[in-house]
Parts: sequence; C-alpha cells; structure tokens
Amino acid sequence: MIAIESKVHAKHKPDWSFRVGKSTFQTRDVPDRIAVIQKVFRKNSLKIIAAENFPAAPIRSIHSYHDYLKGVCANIKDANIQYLPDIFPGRSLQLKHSPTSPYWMGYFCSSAVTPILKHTYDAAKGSADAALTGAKLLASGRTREAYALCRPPGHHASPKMFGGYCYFNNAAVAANWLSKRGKVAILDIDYHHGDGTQAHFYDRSDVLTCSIHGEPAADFPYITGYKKEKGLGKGLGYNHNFPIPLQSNFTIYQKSLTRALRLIRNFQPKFLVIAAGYDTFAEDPVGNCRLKIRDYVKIGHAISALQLPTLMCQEGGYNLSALGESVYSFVDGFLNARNS
Ligand code: OKP
Ligand code: ZN
Repeated sequence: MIAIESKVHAKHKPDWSFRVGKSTFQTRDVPDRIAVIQKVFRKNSLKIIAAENFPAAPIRSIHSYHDYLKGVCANIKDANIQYLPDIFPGRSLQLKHSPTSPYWMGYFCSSAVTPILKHTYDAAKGSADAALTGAKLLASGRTREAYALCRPPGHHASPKMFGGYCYFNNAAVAANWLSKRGKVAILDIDYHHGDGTQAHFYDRSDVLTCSIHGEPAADFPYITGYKKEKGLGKGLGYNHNFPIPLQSNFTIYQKSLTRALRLIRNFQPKFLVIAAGYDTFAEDPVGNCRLKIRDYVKIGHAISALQLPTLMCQEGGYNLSALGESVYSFVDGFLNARNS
C-alpha cells in the first residue's frame, strides 16, 4: 500500500474555542494529527510519497467557492490573522458579483469551526491533491490501495459550503474524478455524518454513498444523517445513512458496517473510497462512540473483503495518543485480509 502526504497542511493552524450548551469546543484539527500517523507508518515501513500538484479544475468543478477561498487567502498578509464568519446570510441571496472580501465568508461557510487563515487554501488544495494522487494511482492499476493523509479533512464540505473543519471534500473530489472511469462507492466511517459527501452525490446513481455515524439528533452535523435521506431523482436509493446511538460499542457498530458493506457489494463498483475517520475511538475528545483500537483491525479486514481498488482518505480522529495506532490498525487489518 502507498501512503500520500502533502506537507503544506502543517501551515494551516486554526485557533478557536466557544461554548454551546454545557460544552466547550476548541480547535482539534491540529498539524500533529498527521505527524502521529506518519510516525507509525514510518515505524512499520509503509511507503509515503508526496502528493502530485493537480490543476484546480477537479476541485473547482465540484466546489463553487474554490476561487473565493483561494482569493481570500492570497490577500491575507499575516499568518497570525484568522477570519471566522460573523454573519450567516443563508442561501436566498443571489450574488451579483464574485466576492473577494473575507467578511463575506458566512455566505460560503456552514459552521463556526472552519476559519480562514493565510495558508488555509494551500493546505486544503494539498489535501485534495493527496486524494487525487491516490485516485490516479488506483486508476493506473499500479496499486490496489492507497492511503491519502488528508488534512484538513473533507467530508463536511458540500458543493457550495465549507464547514466542520473541512474546506474541500477530498473524498468527493477523488470519487468524482474516479467516476469518469467507472462506478464508485464511498463508505464514510468517520464518527460524524458525511453531510458534504452526501450532498455532492445526492442526485447521482453512479456514486453510491454510505455513512455510519453517531445519531445526528444528538451530535454534529445535527440536520442531516438520518435514515430517511435516500437520495433524489436518479440518485434515489443510492445514499444510505446508518445513524448509531451515542456511545455505541463495536457489537452495535458492526451491524451497520455489515449492512453498508452488503449494499456496496451489490452495487458492484469499480472503485471504493473510504472516508476514514477515527473519532469513533472511545477516548476521542470530539466523537461519542466506544470503539477500541483493535476494532479498527476488524473494520479494515471487513472492508478489504470487498476486494476492490480502494482509496482511503483521512478524515477525523483527534486523540493524538491513539490516532497513529488506530490508523495503522485499520491499514493492517485491511492489508492482512488482502494477502490471505
Ligand atoms: C469534523 B470531522 C460545535 C461542535 C463542533 C465539529 C465537529 C467536526 C468534526 N457544536 N464540532 O471529524 O467529521
Ligand atoms: Zn468526525
């Protein structure tokens, strides 16, 4: 298996905290997340290559705000400056021109945890490039599995809005690119609903989207992720949500995983993309689930049994003492099933 990195992510250093109800929330998508994964990959002699620099087109074609984000970042002089939205105008406004002011970011942003800083665009572009590099490797047939060390994560970024730590939807960019070569299934195992990914493919039947996540009525992103969201038009029946109760253990988790994998198998895709989040870990500071590190071995093993060319895109996972081993356990389970 080949892993792919983009070093520029380390310059994207968001910094925020706020309270909602009884909880305090703070920055969790920190550069060290990737460092701890790389450390375990290196220790286990997994090959890590640099992401290729792709044109912006594969991102721009699915994200209307690509040029806005790029332009805003290009105008920020000081790396310590950070912008957060302070107005939430909704989508009813019809813009008459292309905005370039950072004060307009509320028009393009779905949540309060996704600031814009000088290096945000470069990091988000590098993250998507890592996913595209993996997609290209799979399409060439040179490898059957690739792990893109994406940061920032992507699955909350929808066609018209970034949010939830995510700027560009790395898995969706790669899946859309791969879909020109055959049907694609996306399985999102991050603790949170892959709302952005769902939105990208909601009316399409050539990309199947499945997400297993904490009950949205009780957890981010709240408004989507319910079972009854099944797709629209041609896409009806090609989106499947598996909400699980808060604090579920692997026994409960596995039931949804088995169902999702059966749907993917029946779909007979040419490629599989995994939105690989590990905030389902029992001691994750963001997620509310009870998986153990060894459970990721079993998840990797079960997914691998599909025998599909597979691109894994890093999503969440915020316990810095467990993330490296969680990712490696997943990869190890995946590769062991491949070789047996
Ligand atoms: C990103 B990923 C404030 C909660 C903030 C945001 C979670 C974003 C998770 N009410 N939590 O790992 O899916
Ligand atoms: Zn998550």
